[in-house]
Amino acid sequence: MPDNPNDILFERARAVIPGGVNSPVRAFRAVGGTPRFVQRAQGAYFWDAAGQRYIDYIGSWGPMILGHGHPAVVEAVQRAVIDGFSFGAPTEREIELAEAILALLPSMEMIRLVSSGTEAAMSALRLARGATGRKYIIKFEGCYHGHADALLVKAGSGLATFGNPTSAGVPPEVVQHTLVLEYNNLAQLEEAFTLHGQEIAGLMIEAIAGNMNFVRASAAFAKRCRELCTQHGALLIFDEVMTGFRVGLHGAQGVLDVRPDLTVLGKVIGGGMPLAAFGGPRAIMEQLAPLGPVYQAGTLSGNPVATACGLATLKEIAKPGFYESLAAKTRSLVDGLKSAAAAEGQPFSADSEGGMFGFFLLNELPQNYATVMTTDGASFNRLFHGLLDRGVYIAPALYEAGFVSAAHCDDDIAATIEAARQIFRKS
Ligand code: HOZ
Repeated sequence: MPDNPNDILFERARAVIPGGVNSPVRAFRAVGGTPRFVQRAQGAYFWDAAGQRYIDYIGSWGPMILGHGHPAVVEAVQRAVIDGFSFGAPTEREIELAEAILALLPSMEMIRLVSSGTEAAMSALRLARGATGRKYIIKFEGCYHGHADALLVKAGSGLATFGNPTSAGVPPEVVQHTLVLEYNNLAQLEEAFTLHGQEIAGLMIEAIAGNMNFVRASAAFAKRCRELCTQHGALLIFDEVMTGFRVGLHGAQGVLDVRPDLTVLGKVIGGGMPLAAFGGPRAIMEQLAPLGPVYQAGTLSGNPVATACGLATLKEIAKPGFYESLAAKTRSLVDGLKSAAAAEGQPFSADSEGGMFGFFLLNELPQNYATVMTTDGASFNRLFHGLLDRGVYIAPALYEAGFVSAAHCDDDIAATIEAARQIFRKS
């Protein structure tokens, strides 16, 4: 009989929930051991069922950019809850959130709110096909766009962890129009458009990929994606579920200075509540029901509590200097880890943008999924568990990006670097 509360909860969970978790990567299958069951969180920390505190570099996989329990957000949510949880009818707050997002992402003229990143990506894909009257879609190996059937083709997140290039339950016919190309491979990109240009409805990309750890599309690659889509009448779709309002106030499209046709958002726009969105030019968005023939709907879409949480979060992050300070903090973490690794002779490379970062136990930053996959899993697992034992919580899989919040302080960063140094020294 286990006596650690996390073990006890995991055993109970496994009896009633497949794998004991409601999203696969949380199960620690890649790294081994027992998932930490979170009891509460505040600022940059959460506490597990055993009362152990962790510096949290996941932040709910990105949304908690202000840290946990930011007072202004908590207050906004509390006020919204009193007025009602869900109406299934429109509210003024949905308009406010739509206006706030559109003001910051000029590539979009209209936006539709949904409940999850998966739903947003799936809907954007349908819209691209409906608006162009074409079937083919391009995606890149290592980019993950949620678990819609047509996009579960060699996806690089939880699926990669389990070694399944595609999911059971997805008939081959459903993915036969999804072309999967290598990230940052210009020759393959050119070839795909040469072969199928007239049939491609859209190209979906994480322009800074957060589901094969942290890999940037090169400026030349992103630019060529834009040019080829324009030239062939396909829609360029930026999946900014992770990067939107995370790498900067204007997302990856701002960082790369590339204007997509459609943008998929999630995570930060809900501030930790189930809220996501997709948007683009008016002429395309008006193809959606009830105006156009592309169907899309949702009972909880634009939920009043989620929109209150998202709006309060956006208000904070739009304050002057927010991203400068977040980016500097994230850079100091990445630089400190690099120095610690160099001092201990540990192969290491790392990168960051805004409040998102990634590191690899490799000498050079990878440019694609195949190179990410050359990371030695056992070394990553040693680092993961070493950090966990020292109260630092990073993603339990080497394919995931990390996230710093405004609540992380210099001491948290210094403690994290010191913990990593100790582990590198031992290795
Ligand atoms: N899709 C996330 C990994 N990139 C995992 C989400 C979760 O487990 O909450």
